[in-house]
Order: sequence, then C-alpha cells, then structure tokens
Amino acid sequence: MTTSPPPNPGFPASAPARPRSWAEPWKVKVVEPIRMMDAPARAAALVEAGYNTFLLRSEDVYIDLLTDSGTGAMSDWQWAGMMMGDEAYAGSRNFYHLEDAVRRHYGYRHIVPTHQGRGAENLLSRMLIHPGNVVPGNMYFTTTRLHQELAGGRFVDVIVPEAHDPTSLRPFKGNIDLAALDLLITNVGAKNIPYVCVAATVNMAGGQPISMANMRAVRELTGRHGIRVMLDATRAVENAYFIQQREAGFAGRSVAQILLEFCSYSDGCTMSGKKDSLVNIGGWLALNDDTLYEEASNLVVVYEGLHTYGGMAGRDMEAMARGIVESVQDDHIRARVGQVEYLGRKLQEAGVPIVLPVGGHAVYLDARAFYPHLKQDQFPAQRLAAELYLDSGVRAMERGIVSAGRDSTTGEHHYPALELVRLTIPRRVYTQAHMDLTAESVIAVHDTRQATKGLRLVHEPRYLRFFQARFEPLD
Ligand code: PLI
Repeated sequence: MTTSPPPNPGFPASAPARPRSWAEPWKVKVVEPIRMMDAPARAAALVEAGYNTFLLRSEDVYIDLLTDSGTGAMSDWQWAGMMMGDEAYAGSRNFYHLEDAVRRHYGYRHIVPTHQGRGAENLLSRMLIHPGNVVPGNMYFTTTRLHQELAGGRFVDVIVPEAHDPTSLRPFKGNIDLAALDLLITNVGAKNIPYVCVAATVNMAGGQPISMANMRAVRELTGRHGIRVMLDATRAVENAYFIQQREAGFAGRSVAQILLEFCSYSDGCTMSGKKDSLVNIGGWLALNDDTLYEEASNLVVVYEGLHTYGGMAGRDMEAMARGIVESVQDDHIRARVGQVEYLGRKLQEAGVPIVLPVGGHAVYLDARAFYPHLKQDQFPAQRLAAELYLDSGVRAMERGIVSAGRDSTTGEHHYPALELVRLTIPRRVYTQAHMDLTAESVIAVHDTRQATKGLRLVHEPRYLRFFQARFEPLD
C-alpha cells in the first residue's frame, strides 16, 4: 500500500492577522441526486414509519442526518484501493495494510477485523466479562452496554456530572469522574471489574471529549488495581482534535501524535471504522496482550470470520487502511468538526436549545428545553425528530428515553437526564447550504413548539428498541 494519501499543502504556517475562512480540503468529483418530497408525501411516509426515523426509506429523506456511521464519502485514493482488494480467504494483503495502519496511528500491537464495531464489542465482552461483573464507563452506548449485559455484566456510569447538563460549558464533559470510579472499585472490588470502558468523544453525552489528563489519570488509578482500560476508539480522532484545540500544552502537536499518546493509556480498543475511519462498513478489535489476542483470534472465527478478514472483504479492509491514514490529517479533522460547529453556531444564535459545547460529530437538540410541556414518557425527542422530518425531509435521530431502553432487571424505562435529538453530520458529504437549510428547518419547528404534543409507544422490540419501535401521535 502507498502509505500516505496524496500530499496536501495544508494551511499557512503563520496565522494571518485577520481571521480568514477555511474550506474543506477536497472538491466534489461524483454527486448523488437527492430530492425533497412534498409535505403530504412526507406526512404519509412518517405514519408508514411509525414516527420512527429509522423506519423511513432513505429515498424519502432529503438531508440524512440520522447518523455519521457508514455514511461518509470515500476519497478517490480509497476507491482506488478498493480495486486492489485481495479476496483470498486467508492472509489477504489488505489485512496487513490495515494492521500496519492501526499499529502506526493507534499504536496497538494486535488487530482482529470485525464486520463493524458491535462485532468487536461482542468478542471483547465474551472474553472478559463474567456473570456478576461490573463494567464502569463514561456514559453508556446502546450496543456496547447490551453486549456487556448479554455477557452477564452490569454497566455503571462514572462520567462527570456536568455531562448530564446540556448548558455546562466545560471543555471535557466526557471525562471520567475519578472519585466515583475509585469509590466503585472500593465497593465492588477490583476483581469484579474486568475493565473500564472509556469512550473517546461520548456519543450519548453530545459528542463530548475526554481530556488527555483524565485519560492518564484513569490509567494511573486502574493500574494501581490491576484493572484493564479498554477504549471505544470509534471517534478517537475527533477526541484528539478537541485535545489539540482545548487542552493546555497540545496546541503545537498534530492530531496524529495526540491520538497515539491517547491510545497508549489503554490496553486495547473496540472500533467502528464506519465513523472516524471514513468507510461504509468495517471495524476491529485491537489488543496489546498476546494471550488475549490469541483468544480473540480464535473467537472471531466463530462469530465473524477468519482472523485475517473477520467479516470484511479485502477491498473494504484496504479502504479502511487508507481511511485511517486520511482521518488523522489535521486539515481533514478541522474541516470535519468545523462543519459541525458551523451548524451548532447557527442554531445557538437563533436561540434553539442545543447541547453545549457543540460536539465532534453532531449537534444535539435539547428536547426537554424544546418541549418543556411534554413528560419524558411522552417521548419528546422522538416527536421532535418526527417534526423535523415533516417540516423539511431532514432526518435526525432520537437519543433520549427510547434509546436508553429498559432496565434489564426491573423492566422499567431508563429515564436518562439527557433527552436529545441528534443532527449527525456524515463526513465529506453535505455542503454549507445543506447546513443552512437544516438550521432554518430546526428554527421553524422551534417557532411552533408550543402546539406540539407527544407520542405513544405502540410496538416495542426486545433488543435496542429505538431501531424498530413504532409510535402514534397523542394529538
Ligand atoms: O455501528 P457499529 O456496530 O459499527 O458501532 C457501534 C458503536 C460503538 N460505539 C460507539 C461510540 C458508536 O457510536 C457506535 C455506533 N454508533 C452509531 C451507529 C451511531 O449512529 O452513533
């Protein structure tokens, strides 16, 4: 594999005296038509989808901000790599390219490819979690917690309290509350904690980062007790960018350097390559421990495929290897997060309640503040996502009570402090005009918020209900 993307001259070394606009470090080569259906057609599509944006047909969506997962645009260099796919069952050269890219940019010794992030979560949970174990983490993520629970573990949230406050302006709201973690270790005993699960930029908290200082401190604390640290590296590049921008001492270091140091405080990671790594499918589990790797490379054969492809085609591994190289370029990540910040700023200026500071991959609308007259079990965020689709065909995602699911022991709804709608920006896909239109639509929905009623849940699947649940309006 060519080991680097085509050269990019980057930005001038010396900052100009007056602030200047930046623009994306790419130009468009291929386009995909999209269309906005008329209002009656959108209303019919929403009823058909049971008021769940996951159940809409993509062709009925105008601007798709459901997720940044697998929805990014690949570069010509990645597409060229797809043609170099070595589809051998065993020992594909593309696996070794991927292994090399992970070692170089994330620093882990061993890698096991998986079909996507949850495949890696399944392997890790099965290997390390025993019934009755406790897994601390900085806020739950849906698939991660489910795999921990299916393995017999119990997730305990040890994120800092400000993560639950959409108005707090603290720069690292993804941090682990070290005192809470320490207390938990004392209470349940280190031997009952297989690892601490640290997410880099915390999705459910609004894409909030964790600082390098906090990561080091977590390493130090767990090291004293012999507890492993496992990173969810899905958006660790975005996290590294925030460290560069916000944490003292990192302004002069590249995102690539910061990422390497950040990962060095963990023993391995699960990864959904569909986000940071700029591909449509793929993931991996990385481990430093030889014995654990031995076990993982055996277990992957059961659930994914041989340890040198693990559920991925050779061409997809090549695209991901190249995507990793592209993803750590400073100008790429600045434009990526910059676009999210642009949308956030527009909404903030219009007085729309959003989670602050704006996160790395999405702008999160605060549905509680949007609809203070609705109770949480009337699903305000679910309704808000539906209203946005009705207004303009923009598709967003609920990240509130529906996503939180039910307590696996009591069967009651989890009632998360945050009741959010996520406007998730795919990488290298939409323009500034798409962001402007989205902002205008959110503002229009905000203007009519008082008249909006909630929803009733009419169908609830057993696992990860937010994907397939159906609702009816209360009005
Ligand atoms: O969708 P997967 O299986 O490739 O990855 C699962 C996963 C793990 N961790 C985190 C932080 C995620 O955000 C994640 C998937 N996220 C999705 C699908 C999302 O829309 O945010």
